[in-house]
Amino acid sequence: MPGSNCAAADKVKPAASPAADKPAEIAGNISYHAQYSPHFSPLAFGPEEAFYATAESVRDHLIERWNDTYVHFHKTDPKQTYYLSMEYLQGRALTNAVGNLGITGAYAEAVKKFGYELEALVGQEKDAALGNGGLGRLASCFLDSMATLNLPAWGYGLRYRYGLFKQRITKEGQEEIAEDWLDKFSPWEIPRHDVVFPVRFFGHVEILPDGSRKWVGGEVLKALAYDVPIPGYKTKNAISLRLWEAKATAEDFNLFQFNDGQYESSAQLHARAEQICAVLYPGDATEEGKLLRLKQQFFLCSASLQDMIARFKERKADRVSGKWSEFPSKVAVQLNDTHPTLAIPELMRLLMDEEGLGWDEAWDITYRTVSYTNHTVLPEALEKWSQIVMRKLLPRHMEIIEEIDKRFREMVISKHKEMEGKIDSMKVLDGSNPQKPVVRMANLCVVSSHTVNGVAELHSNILKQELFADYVSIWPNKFQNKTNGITPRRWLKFCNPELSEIITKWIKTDQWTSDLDLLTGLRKFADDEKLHAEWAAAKLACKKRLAKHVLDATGVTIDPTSLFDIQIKRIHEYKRQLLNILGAVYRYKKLKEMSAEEKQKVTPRTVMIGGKAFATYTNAKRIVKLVNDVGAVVNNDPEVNKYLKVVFIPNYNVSVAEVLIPGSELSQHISTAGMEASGTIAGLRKDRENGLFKPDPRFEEAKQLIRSGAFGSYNYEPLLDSLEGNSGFGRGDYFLVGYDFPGYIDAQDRVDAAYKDKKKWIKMSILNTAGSGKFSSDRTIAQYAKEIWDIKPSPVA
Ligand code: T68
Repeated sequence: MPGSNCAAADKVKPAASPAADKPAEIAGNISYHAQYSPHFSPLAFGPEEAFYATAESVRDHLIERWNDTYVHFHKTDPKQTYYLSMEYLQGRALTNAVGNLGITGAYAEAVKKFGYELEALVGQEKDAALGNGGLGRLASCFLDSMATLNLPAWGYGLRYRYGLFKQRITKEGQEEIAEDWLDKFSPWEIPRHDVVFPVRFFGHVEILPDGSRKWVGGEVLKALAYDVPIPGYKTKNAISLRLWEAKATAEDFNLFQFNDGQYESSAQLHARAEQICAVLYPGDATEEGKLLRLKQQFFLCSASLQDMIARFKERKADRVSGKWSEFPSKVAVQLNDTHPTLAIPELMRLLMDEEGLGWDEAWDITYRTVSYTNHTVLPEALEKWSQIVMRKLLPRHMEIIEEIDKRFREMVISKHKEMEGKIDSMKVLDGSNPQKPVVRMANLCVVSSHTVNGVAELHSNILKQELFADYVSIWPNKFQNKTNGITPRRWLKFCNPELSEIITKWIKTDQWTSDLDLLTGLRKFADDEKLHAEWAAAKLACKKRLAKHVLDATGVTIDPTSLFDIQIKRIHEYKRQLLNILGAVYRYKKLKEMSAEEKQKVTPRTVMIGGKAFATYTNAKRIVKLVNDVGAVVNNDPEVNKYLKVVFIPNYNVSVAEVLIPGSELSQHISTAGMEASGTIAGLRKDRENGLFKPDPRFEEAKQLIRSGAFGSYNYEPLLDSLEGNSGFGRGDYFLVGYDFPGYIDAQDRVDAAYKDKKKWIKMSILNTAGSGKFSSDRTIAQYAKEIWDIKPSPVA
């Protein structure tokens, strides 16, 4: 192999099978992949080629475990959970894979033989960004925990051709660019040409002579499976994330039309198939957009359920002819939000129309199989689908939903007479607007699931006391809480090796990586000066890494000894990046008014805000622009820029988060109360409407400075307007930025004071870490397994 590093590569003898722990043999296997799984010219072995060959070598280990796990589950036939999610925010996989497999050191050594550092190759990988934000990242953390806990559990999702868009910051603000994560290929996915299911759209319902119903006609696409092996940490188990791709068949290709020069119409179904998995979240402002989104949801549900049923049958020969009552003791389906709700009518349809079961038996099985997670009480996020669109796209499912609705109403009247007055808000179908009758997906989920859960204690209480309160009187035991968590492997051990080593050293075990409660062991050292010194050094190292990222990504130099204040999440008015940036504007103004002497006492701070705005969400995009404009002025103002920098971090994604989070000292979670997972605020809004709200002068000052043109001539009036007036959604300060502004500024003053007392600050940091054990997704998933799914660990021997 001539070209860069070719001499080194040529010296390594190719080896077809990987040996996990011997760097020389690993190098041989990498070399083998470079030559025999060729995707590139043999003339070069640059960092990119080296990344792909290394990833394919790691994949060999994954495939071994993944095959063993499949065979093991097949033989032992445990109850298995299927997590249905329209989103998975996986990020990069290489560091995580070698880390979970325990072969990081060996691979780092191996790639050195080709003249590479493993970290440099890791940077070649594109993020798999098949999700928007918290909900998608949660699904990915859950997969890691399921595998680590040896649970028989799988994820199902869609293989979007383009993930979440790439964000570029220009003078105009945010620009979206299609994220082509499959541009070359993904080394982590295995196309499964043996796993293909038909998925129908449109058509009509036929009544057969025996009275049964059948959905026929319309268009039929194929769902082809791509499996992404998910390795557990320190276990032989590797589970699967099965992503579906839509395909049309050769029969759908009209050769006659093509030969006649009608190229576009000859491949119409192929084009429509391609649309289904083209993008993660198609804009749904148009009717076409809405229809496409519904198609995506059904595509995921139908393919996944057919697959589950096929596996249920595959595992025991006698299931071919039935034993359906066993299904709920072998299969659990978790709906990640309402996006996969169509799994409910689809399971009913498959059981009744394809397997010949009656309504009651099919309903009993469906109810005992499905459970639903709610992620938000925000009214606009509670999905409602047009009954007209639903009937057109999925005529048989609309019939089934109507029947579910009818039976639910009858049940309430016959068994819960006292709730009769509440039926209108509880029922599944809402025809109150005859022009636009809708299906309420959350209601369908609650009525059809054996368990409904919220994702934080407070949030789950709101569900029980407000959003779903009426259902609680019918089903008092249906509602649960499962507090979210994150995987400590990716989010501590792998992304923050400095801190991880210190933790292991002080608590004298590295077992915290799979038992995060062990972090409480840090508590007794919270005042130890030696630990303080090490803790501070680790943080500084992470902050320097982050400062380098900021310089590379934005050209702005930031001071690693300043307080790193970070807000990273999707840009949304309810998440209130606007409160943050107005706070920074106010801070800037005060700095400008200070004497040189006064400034000496200020705690230098670097405010970093990162996140993507949905492409059609104008006010969110204005916020991105404002943060950038404020940064451009503040960072170039020699009078203040030693004390304040404001940086917009472009293209926030999982791999950027892996640099930001370890370097963060103050993490801002300032969503309007009641909209993320906290208390209620209806009373405050009433005050505004009645003109009883008096804005704090500091709030007025901050807005005035923006209006004065201090940050450029862009028209921020619509954005500032949204914070004023007295009523209306998006106006009248619906998200209560003005109400919280004074309290927010005061809290930031307390932060400045606390940061000055280094000893106290580090102690707080140690104690926070020591108390974070509960927020491991291992704990979350263990609770789902026990309290909702009733599944048990099944480790490969
Ligand atoms: C988030 N929701 C919640 N939704 O906002 C957050 N995608 O409070 C919670 O911690 C997190 O879920 C995990 O439970 C989302 O991230 C979405 O991304 C979304 C919403 C609608 C459609 C698609």
